[in-house]
Amino acid sequence: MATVSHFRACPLCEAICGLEITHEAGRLTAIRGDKADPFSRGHVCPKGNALIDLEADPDRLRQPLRRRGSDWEEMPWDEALQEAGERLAAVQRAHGADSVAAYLGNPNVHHFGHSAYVPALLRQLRTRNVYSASSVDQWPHQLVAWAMYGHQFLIPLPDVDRTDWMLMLGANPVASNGSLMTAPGIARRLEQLVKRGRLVVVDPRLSETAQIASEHVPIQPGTDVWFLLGLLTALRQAGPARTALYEGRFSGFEQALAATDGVTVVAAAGRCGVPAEVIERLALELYAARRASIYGRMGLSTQEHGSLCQWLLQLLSLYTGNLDREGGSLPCEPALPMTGPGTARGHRARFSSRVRGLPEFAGELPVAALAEEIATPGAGQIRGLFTCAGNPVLSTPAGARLDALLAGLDYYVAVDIYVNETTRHAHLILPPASPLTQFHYDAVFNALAVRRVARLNTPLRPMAVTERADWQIINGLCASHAAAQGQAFTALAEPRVMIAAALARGPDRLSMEMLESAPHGLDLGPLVPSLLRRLQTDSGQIECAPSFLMAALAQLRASPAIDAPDGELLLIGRRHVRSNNSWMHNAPRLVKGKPRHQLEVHPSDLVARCIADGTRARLRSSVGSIEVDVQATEAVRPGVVCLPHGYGHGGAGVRLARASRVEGASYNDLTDPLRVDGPSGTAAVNGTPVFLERLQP
Ligand SMILES: Nc1nc2c(c(=O)[nH]1)N[C@H]1C(S)=C(S)[C@@H](COP(=O)(O)OP(=O)(O)OC[C@H]3O[C@@H](n4cnc5c(=O)[nH]c(N)nc54)[C@H](O)[C@@H]3O)O[C@H]1N2
Ligand SMILES: Nc1nc2c(c(=O)[nH]1)N[C@H]1C(S)=C(S)[C@@H](COP(=O)(O)OP(=O)(O)OC[C@H]3O[C@@H](n4cnc5c(=O)[nH]c(N)nc54)[C@H](O)[C@@H]3O)O[C@H]1N2
Ligand code: SF4
Ligand SMILES: [Mo]
Repeated sequence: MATVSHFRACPLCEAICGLEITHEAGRLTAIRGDKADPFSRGHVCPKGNALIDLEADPDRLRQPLRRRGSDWEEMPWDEALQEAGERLAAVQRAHGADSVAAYLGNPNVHHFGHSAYVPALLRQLRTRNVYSASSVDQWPHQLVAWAMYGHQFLIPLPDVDRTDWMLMLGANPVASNGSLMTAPGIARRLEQLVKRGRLVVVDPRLSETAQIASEHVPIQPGTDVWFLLGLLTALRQAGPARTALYEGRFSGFEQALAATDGVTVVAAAGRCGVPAEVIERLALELYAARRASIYGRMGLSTQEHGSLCQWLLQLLSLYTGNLDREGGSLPCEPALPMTGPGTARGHRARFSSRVRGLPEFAGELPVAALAEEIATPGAGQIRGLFTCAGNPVLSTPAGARLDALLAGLDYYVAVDIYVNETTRHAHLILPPASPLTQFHYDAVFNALAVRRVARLNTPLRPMAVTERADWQIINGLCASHAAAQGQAFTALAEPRVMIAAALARGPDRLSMEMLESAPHGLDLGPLVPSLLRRLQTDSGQIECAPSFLMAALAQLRASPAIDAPDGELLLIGRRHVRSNNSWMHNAPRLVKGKPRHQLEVHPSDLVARCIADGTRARLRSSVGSIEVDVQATEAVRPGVVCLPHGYGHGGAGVRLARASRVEGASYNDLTDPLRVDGPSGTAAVNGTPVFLERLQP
C-alpha cells in the first residue's frame, strides 16, 4: 500500500524545500512539493524529483567496496571500518600526522549525520591538511563575516521578501535555487520584488535571473571589485552615511572609506566595463531606496577579489543604513544555534600551507593547494587521504592533475555513494545509507534562511541490516583510528540526541516532540535584526577596516590594468536546474532531453576565429585544454565564454553507467590553482583566461 510521508527538508540544495514523498514497500513512487510547508509552499525542482532516481540507482553503492587492482570486492562493515582506521593511522605513524589529508565536499553540509560528526574525526586525525569545497565556494563570505562581525556564520542575508531594491552580483538563483540565502521558490519571490520595486542583476551573462530582473548590468568577469568601489564613491557623492543605527557599535569606518579615496567613478567604470552613468544612477537608486539589500554569491566569491567584494558589500549596506535592518540585509538567528558560545567563530593565518604558504581559515587550508601538497616531497607531504562526499577531481582547480596524483597515494578511504572520477582512486569506499532512513536537522541552511523556520526529517523507512548510517561510519572510523593508536574514543550520540541537545540551547527551546508533531515544519516568523546584539568581535564592534583587507585593497589599487593577449577570452561558469555540481548526472530524469554542456560564445568571437556554431573546438588555458561543443549566443558579452562545471564523466574505472554517456568535459581541467583570492585563498574559478581554437578541419 502506498504511503505519503513528509520529508521536511530536501537535502539536495540550499533551498531545503519541504517534500511530500509517496512510497510503497521502500520504493519511492512520487515526489511533490509540500503545499502546506509554510516556507517552501509547494516548491520542488527537477533535482528534488530526481530523489526517486537516486534511491533506485543501480550504481549507488550499498556495501563497503575494497579495490583489488582495477576491480572491486564487497566486504563486511566491521572489517572495512577497522582496516580504514588502521591504514590511515599507519600512514601517519610512518610519515607524521599531516601526511593524511581530508577533503570534505558539499553534501556534508546537507546531512546532519555528516556535518555534526566529521569534526570529531578531524580532531582525531590531528592533521593540518584539511580541505573542503568551501574554498571553491563561499569562503569570502565567511572570512568577511568573521573579520567584521566576529563569527564566520554571522552572515547578513538579503531580506528578499521585504526589500524594495536589490542589487545582485554573481548569483543566478533562478537556476541555482539560491545559496547563502535559503529561499525556496526564489523565482516567485524575485518576481514579486520586481513588481513592488527593483531587482538589478550584475552578471557577465544574461542569466536566467537577469532575464526576470528589472535591469541587467553586464560586467567584465573578475572586475566587480571596481564596480563596487565605483558605487561606493558615487554613494559618498550622493550624500552622507546613514549610520545612526550603529552609533557606538562600529569602528574603522572612516579609515575604510579613506582607503577608497581617490577612486573615481570614471576610473572604476574603465576597469569593470560598466558605464560611469550606470554606476552613478545605481548609487542614487540605492541611496534613495527605502529598504535596499545587496547580495553577492558564487560568481562574486570565486574570483580574484572575492573577499574585497564581500567586504565592500557590507560597507555599502552599512553606509546606506541597510545593515541589520528589516528589508535590508540581516543575519538569521536560527532555532539551532550556529553562532554564540561553544561554536567555532573562525580564525585566520594561524598556520599556512607547506608549499605555497597560503593562510588557513577556520582550521582549513585552501583546496587550491591540495595538488601541490600531494606532489611536493618533503616532511608533511600528503600520502594518505580521507574524502567525504566530495568529488575534487571535477570540482577543484587543475582537476586532471589531482586525478593523476590521487592514483599514487599510499592509502585513500572515501565515504561516498558512487565510484566516480575521484573515488575510483580510493582503496576503500564506505557508502552511507540513504538520507531517507535518517533523522536530519538542517543546521546550516536553517541558519541561512530568509525566514526563521525549523524542520526535522524523520526516517521514511528503517535501514536494512546491511546498511550503515553516515554518523555510524564516522564514529566507526574514529574508533578504529583511535584503537590503532592505542587511544580511547567515546562515540558521539545518535543524531536524535545531538539535535535535541542543540535545539535546547537555541533561542526557541524547541524539542524533538514539537518538531516531530509538525509534519510541515515550524514557522518561527520573519527575520528580526540581531547582528548588533550578536557581534562576536573582540572589540564588540563591527570592524570596518580589518587590516588584511586594507592591505589587499592597497595592493589592488597599486595594480595596473592588464591588457589581455590577443585572442584571449575569460571563462565563467553556469548552473542549470537539472544539474547538481558534479554528481547527479546518473539520474535519468535529469539528463534526458537536449544536452546542456556546451560552451556559450558570443557570435562575434566565433566569427573572429572562423569557428561555426554547433561545432567542436579546443579550449585552452595555462594548465590544460579540453574539447568543447560551441553554442553561439548573445547572452554572454563579447570576450566572455561560459561553460558549466561538473561534466567530464567516464574514464577508466568510473561506475556511473548513465553519467558516463553524458557529453561534456571538465571546466576544472582548465582552472589554475595559482589563481586565488588573496585574503582567503579561495579558488578563482570564474574569470579564467582561455583561448578558443578551431580544431583542424
Ligand atoms: N569551475 C567551477 N568549479 C566549481 C564550482 C563552479 O561553479 N565552477 N562550484 C563549486 C562549488 S559551489 C562547490 S559546492 C563544489 C562542490 O564540490 P564537491 O563537493 O567536491 O563536489 P560535488 O559535485 O558536490 O560532489 C559531491 C560528492 O558527494 C557524493 N555524495 C552525494 N550524496 C552523498 C551522501 O549523502 N553522502 C556521501 N558521503 N556522499 C555523497 C557524490 O557521489 C560526490 O562524490 O564545486 C565547486 N567547483
Ligand atoms: N541546479 C543547481 N542548483 C544548485 C547547484 C547546482 O549545481 N545546480 N549548486 C549549488 C551550490 S553548491 C551552490 S554554491 C549554489 C551557487 O548558486 P549561485 O551563487 O547562484 O551560483 P551560479 O548559479 O553558478 O551563478 C553564478 C553567476 O555568477 C556569474 N558570474 C561569473 N563570473 C562573474 C563575475 O566575475 N562577476 C559577476 N558579477 N558575475 C559573475 C555567472 O554568470 C552566474 O550567473 O547553487 C546551488 N544550487
Ligand atoms: S530547490 Fe533544492 S531543496 Fe528544493 S527540491 Fe530542488 S533540490 Fe530540493
Ligand atoms: Mo557550493
